[in-house]
Amino acid sequence: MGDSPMLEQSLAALESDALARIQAARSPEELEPVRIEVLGRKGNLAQVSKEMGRLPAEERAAVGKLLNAAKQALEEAIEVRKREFAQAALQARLEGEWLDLTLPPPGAPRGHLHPITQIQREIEELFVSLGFAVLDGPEVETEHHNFDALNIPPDHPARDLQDTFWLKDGHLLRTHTSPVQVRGMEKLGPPLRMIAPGRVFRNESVDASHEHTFYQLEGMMIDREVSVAHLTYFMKTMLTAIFRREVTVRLRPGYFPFVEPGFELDIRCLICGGAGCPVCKQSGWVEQLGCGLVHPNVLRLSGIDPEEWNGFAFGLGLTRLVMMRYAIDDIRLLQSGDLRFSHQF
Ligand code: FA5
Repeated sequence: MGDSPMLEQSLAALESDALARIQAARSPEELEPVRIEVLGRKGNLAQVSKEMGRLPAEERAAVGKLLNAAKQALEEAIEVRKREFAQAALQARLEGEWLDLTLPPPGAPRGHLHPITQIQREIEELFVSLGFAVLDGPEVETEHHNFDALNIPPDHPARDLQDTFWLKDGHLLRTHTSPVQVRGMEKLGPPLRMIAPGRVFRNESVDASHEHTFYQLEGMMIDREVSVAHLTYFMKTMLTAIFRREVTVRLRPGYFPFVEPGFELDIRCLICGGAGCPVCKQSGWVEQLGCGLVHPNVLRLSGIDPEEWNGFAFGLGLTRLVMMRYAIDDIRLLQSGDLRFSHQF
């Protein structure tokens, strides 16, 4: 008997060892050296084939058959392993690219309300809860509504070209929200509780505290026997809500042709509590708004009998209020359109 049984045995061992190593390879890079070592031109099988040449011819055929079978089995195992690697790579790629088409789209980033709109809506909500209507009026006004009906005399400096934007047809850009008082009285009559927020225009040189275009909020209450005590109550309630804490108010005499008596209303400085600081210019008080009891002429001019009715009115600068609430030191920032600014609110 020749070498053939030994050769057959080592062939079988070689095959099962190679199969185990093919299975154990975890990547194409680990698999390739195994393939070369087993199936390569100078590999294990080539070695066996060489040794087979020394066998007697009658044994050679049987071993040759086994050798071919082993070669085929191993080649196949390598192919299978390669396909497994390719499949796994594809799977990993698909998982990385996975997209759930049923999810809602991410959408555009959401904006938010401008701080002036925010404060305006807060005040509106408060006054609506106190029984006031929110009225709107035109920005292009008549001289009658903006001045005459408000008891502003024809020679008043506010009517100057330097202060008012006049249109060629005799209309003007309203210089305050007070004309909406007039429209409210004309349209609704007494008793009346209304506020009117809106944009106003003045022919002013712009600086850190003055804009040519800014926002005001007007308020008016007409009833029987309205007093300064009513006015003070509503102003205190409003300012406490705006500044979100108890405020102390005081009235100083102030002149507006459409009110009598007229007042400037101050609040005790919220920064220093009244001790004196740069914000209140060491006075302990900060000016907030103009107000007063509606002048009898104004009532009369809108067809309301001042013997029967009276009322209070106030007007405040919404833009300035925003500046105070957020300690903004330049009014020009508010309408700059600069998103770095407005994103902060
Ligand atoms: C008036 O406009 C009156 N109509 C207010 C009023 C109504 C008084 C009802 C009495 C009764 P005045 O001109 O003071 O008043 O303006 C009111 C507020 O607007 C000021 O307190 C200030 O906060 C704001 N304001 C005035 N001018 C400017 C400006 N150029 N830029 C920004 N805010 C301004």
